[in-house]
Amino acid sequence: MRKDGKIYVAGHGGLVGSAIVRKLKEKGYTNIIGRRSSELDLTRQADTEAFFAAEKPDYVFMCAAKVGGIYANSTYPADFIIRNLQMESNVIQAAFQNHVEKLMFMASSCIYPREAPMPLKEEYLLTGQLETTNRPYAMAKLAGIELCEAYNRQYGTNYISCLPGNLYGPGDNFDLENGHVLPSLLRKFVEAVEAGSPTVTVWGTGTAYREFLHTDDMADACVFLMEHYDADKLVKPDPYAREAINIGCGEDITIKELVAILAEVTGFHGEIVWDTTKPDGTPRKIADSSKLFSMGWRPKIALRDGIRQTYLDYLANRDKYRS
Ligand code: GFB
Repeated sequence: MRKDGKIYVAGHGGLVGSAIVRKLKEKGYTNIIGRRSSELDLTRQADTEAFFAAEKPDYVFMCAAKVGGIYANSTYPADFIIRNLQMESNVIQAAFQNHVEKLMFMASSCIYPREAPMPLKEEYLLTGQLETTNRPYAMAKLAGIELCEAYNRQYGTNYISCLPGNLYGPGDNFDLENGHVLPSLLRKFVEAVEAGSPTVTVWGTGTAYREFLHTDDMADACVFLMEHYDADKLVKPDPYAREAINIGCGEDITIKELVAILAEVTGFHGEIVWDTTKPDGTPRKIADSSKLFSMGWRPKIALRDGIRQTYLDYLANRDKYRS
């Protein structure tokens, strides 16, 4: 990517997009643009096309998405599939019509088949049944990957996709019901300590494993891939080879282990109550990130340090996050 090329970060205000903007600025990229959802509704094709025609970005990070934790995915399945399908097809098509040089599409490790062998290799995509709690979201993200690869095959474009693990970091959604496990539980623990509550209720059995990745590491990997990884390198020998690439840290922990870290970081010494009426979701989904690691990239933020940093950020900014 040229340092002065125009870079559109779709979803620049969200957890993922804001981390990418921070990383791009840190690396000296000078021409970054974004639009709030109140200014540009990417589910509307005509508006998306008008924006691209006016701005003509050179590069696109497609981070705009309808996302949420296990409860939100199970409760709003129609919203998760339709909004993600609309946004990704509008952005990818508009990018093509306006000759965007390179695009990165953000998917997620939660779109692998539920029973796939571990660690998850990119070629396992679409080889089995999906986890039911987030199947609509997964179907939309799989369609996004396929869209990128189809454009690459038919038109020789350079659209790459990535599959990060469970992301966390500053600016997350700390909603107690709709958020992902790490931010939701972090808030539960903070509030329990402040209220002097003797218990914290955690969903499920605690036996599910998750691979947590700090958004600053994810953003570092995304910019690295935009700088060093091209779709055509892989599609030339086998036009149907998956070019989507995992972004993980290579280590996962159980929800029980996560709870122990959160209790320690927040100073909670009470009892954990496990609400086993709530789902565990996918039992495990650790990614094989060897493709990315073999290019020379490595994560830098240890989980405990990342959680401590996110905790301090939450304490400093929680009024803003709640509004
Ligand atoms: O992050 P999370 O909601 O989603 O984590 P997934 C769910 C796991 O954490 C389950 C346990 O094993 C839950 O039983 N858990 C325990 C909790 N307490 C809580 C809590 O208070 N809140 C939440 N949310 N979970 C998502 C997908 O799956 O992964 C999305 O649904 C997305 O589509 C994301 O891709 C990365 O990891 O199960």
